[in-house]
Amino acid sequence: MTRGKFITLEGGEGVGKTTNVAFIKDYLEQHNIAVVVTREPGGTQLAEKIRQLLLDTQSEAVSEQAELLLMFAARAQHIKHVIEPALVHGKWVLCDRFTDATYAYQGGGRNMKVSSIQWLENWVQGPLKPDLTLLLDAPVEIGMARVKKRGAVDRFESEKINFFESVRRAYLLQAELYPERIKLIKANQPLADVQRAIADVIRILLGLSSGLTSPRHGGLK
Ligand code: Z5A
Repeated sequence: MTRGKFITLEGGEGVGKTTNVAFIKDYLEQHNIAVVVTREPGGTQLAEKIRQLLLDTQSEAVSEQAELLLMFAARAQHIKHVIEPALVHGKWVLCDRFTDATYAYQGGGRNMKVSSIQWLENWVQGPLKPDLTLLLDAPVEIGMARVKKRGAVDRFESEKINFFESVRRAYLLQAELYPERIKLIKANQPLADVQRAIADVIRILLGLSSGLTSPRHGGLK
């Protein structure tokens, strides 16, 4: 059986990851592809419990090392019980955040050593990497304004603006380092335009397009 493809969505707060996961799922299903939708941190019973611990604003101060290790503990469960089995059975996996988020939040936001993240990535993931990562990028204040409309904020969302600027810079650095895998989508445009840009990229992965992107959509770098 042909192995499925692994697609991840990344970006800062409120850039539209969750909204567009639903769009991509529908798009792939219209092309008769079986899709497993999941998220990080989370995706299994245990990993969702770890997510609650990580997002909880009431808990004791979380050390940076504990935060990093919990992210990878959740990821280890997720890979073993959800991601790998789906890919092996030919399903495509669509994941809301993955290891690029660790480089962005723990590396960029918390200033943790990239070499520690790389070591954990190699140890936990082995050769597993996404086939495609869509990085939705928008100025921090735009994403935060969208999220604030939702009301209560979690432990990460309570951080200061500098933290999110560092996260954004670290994401953009990841995109520069891995241009073949990470496709940058401008997220501060109307949703219909964001989704046209995403569809352009997905079509390439499906082998349905030459890879030319309409400049009108201006989404793919
Ligand atoms: N984290 C970490 O630190 N390290 C790691 O390794 C991992 C994660 C994996 C949980 O993530 C936290 O975990 C996250 C990083 C950390 N920290 N935070 N904060 P999460 O994915 O659950 O949380 P999130 O990033 O805050 O997701 P979000 O706030 O739900 O944002 P989103 O999914 O990107 O946005 P959305 O819900 O799709 O859209 C937000 C609103 O904007 C909504 O009303 C939409 O209708 C609207 N929207 C979307 N697109 C548009 C456009 N184009 N125009 C206008 N309005 C739009």
